[in-house]
Amino acid sequence: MSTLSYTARAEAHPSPVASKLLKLMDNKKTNLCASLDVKTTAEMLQLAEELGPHICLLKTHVDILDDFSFEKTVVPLKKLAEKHQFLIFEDRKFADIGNTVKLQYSSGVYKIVQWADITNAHGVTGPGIVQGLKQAAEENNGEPRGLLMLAELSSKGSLAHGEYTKGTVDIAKTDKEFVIGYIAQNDMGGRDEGFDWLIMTPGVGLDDKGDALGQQYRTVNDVFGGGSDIIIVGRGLFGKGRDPKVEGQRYRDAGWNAYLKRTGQL
Ligand code: 5BU
Repeated sequence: MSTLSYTARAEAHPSPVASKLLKLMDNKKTNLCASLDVKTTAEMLQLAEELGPHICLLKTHVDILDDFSFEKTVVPLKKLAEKHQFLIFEDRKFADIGNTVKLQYSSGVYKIVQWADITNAHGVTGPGIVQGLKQAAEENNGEPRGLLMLAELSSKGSLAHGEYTKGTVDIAKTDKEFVIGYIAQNDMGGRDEGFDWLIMTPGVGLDDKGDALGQQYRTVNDVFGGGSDIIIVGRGLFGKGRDPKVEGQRYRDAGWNAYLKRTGQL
């Protein structure tokens, strides 16, 4: 796992998106990504406003929204991202051949490439998925985009481990600039080969152990101990009547302390 500061990593990183993210993490003192799985744009924007000061990244599943529209969802969300200085990650989990994912990323109702700084993909279909998504990113408006490969999952019984995870890492190695890291539960190495991948970890909760549908939660210290750089928290922040402002501060502090300890700054 990396023991360098986020700023030091930002300065050397080949990806402009990763570099921007790492820089703003150090500036804002947060490695918290809020995962907002809600059904209406109003709820999403409200949570984005409340959590905005505490987060470096906001993760969406736009296909959950009942009322998605570019004008009413994306435009105000981008404004909040500017106001509070966070990036946007659409957790699309692409999983098809290169030509299809290129179209899914750029077209349809959501046009993800136009507004999401970061998205992610499964390795199951092979390296063409990286090439297809990268082409869509390059043909967009010139704003930098980054891809995370899904190396490991938090859910019970996940098939993404061992040889599958290794194969996904091999796919990630095919593109040093566009692939910025992983969704994973552990460090994926690569530093000896010149990669500085960001490890973003979902399945983080300080109060619950899991849910009734296979989610498994680990603590902030656990995931940082395993090599995580960014913690992804959803219901821990706003589920079960929790106050997002209070929980945002709490997870942010926990994540930041874990980072300071790891980098020898505490
Ligand atoms: P939660 O409310 O903190 O359980 O939400 C976790 C989010 O992270 C949710 O949007 C999932 O789709 C996402 N997720 C996950 O939980 N585990 C994984 O391994 C991956 C994504 Br990949």
